[in-house]
Amino acid sequence: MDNLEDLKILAEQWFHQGVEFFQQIPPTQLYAAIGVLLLTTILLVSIRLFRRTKSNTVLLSGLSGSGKTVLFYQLRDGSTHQGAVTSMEPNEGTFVLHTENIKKGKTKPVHLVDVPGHSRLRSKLEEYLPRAAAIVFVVDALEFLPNCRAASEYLYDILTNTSVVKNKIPVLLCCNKTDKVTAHTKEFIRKQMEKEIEKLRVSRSAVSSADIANDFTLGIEGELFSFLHCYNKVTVAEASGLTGDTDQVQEFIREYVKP
Ligand SMILES: Nc1nc2c(ncn2[C@@H]2O[C@H](COP(=O)(O)OP(=O)(O)OP(=O)(O)O)[C@@H](O)[C@H]2O)c(=O)[nH]1
Ligand SMILES: [Mg+2]
Repeated sequence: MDNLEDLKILAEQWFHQGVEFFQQIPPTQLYAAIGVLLLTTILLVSIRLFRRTKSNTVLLSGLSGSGKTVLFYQLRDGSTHQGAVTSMEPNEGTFVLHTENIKKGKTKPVHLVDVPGHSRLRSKLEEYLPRAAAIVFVVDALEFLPNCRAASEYLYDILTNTSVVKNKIPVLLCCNKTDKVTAHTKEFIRKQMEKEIEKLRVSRSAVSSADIANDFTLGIEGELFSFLHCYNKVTVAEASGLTGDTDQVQEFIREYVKP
């Protein structure tokens, strides 16, 4: 009983001391201290919120047959259980990349979306672009030349899209199917596509296209087009979805969706 009484007295003493201490501080200083405390709390909370809302969406785009779906399954499962069928719906999933899964490290899942390349389904891409953290543009390095123009047109539309430019979404030009010896090199593909985009730039600035509103013009006036002139970072890589040679693609994804 006595102990309890003592404790009560001690607590009361401390309380009074505390009150006296605060009464000694001039009110302006007290308000300033409370203000600083509140501001730091708000700042810390908003940093946390901002971090949480950072997108983990990576888009796989490119012409039909370039190998997006095979790449999607390779990144997810390490196998290619679907192929040779044209996708009619976007394929999406949130997962830790297959090779990372093997290592059992703590990693942040990636939301990967494989958007069909068929021209009638391409409008789907625009729905995903505003929340994309990065875009992997897949090109068939085997059948490259016959598709060069169409692929360049598609890439041009992506690179001039409002969300892509405003959010400076990084793009990886992924030269796929390099498991075959006849596949073109990434340097060749990059140069050919730059040339093709240069042509498009000239023709499109003459007549503005009616079906897709390109809000931005690409490149630097009076200079030949180069991916280095883009508002966003464009890098080139080689891959083979079929054989699982996807290291460069994974590196790119993990540069923008931190583990
Ligand atoms: N040699 C080789 N063939 C591949 C590779 N990746 C995909 N293919 C083949 O290319 C064809 C098309 O692959 P998909 O993944 O279905 O192509 P996609 O880009 O999803 O096409 P859409 O769904 O129509 O947009 C299939 O026959 C695949 O077997 C690769 O890395 N190497
Ligand atoms: Mg597909």
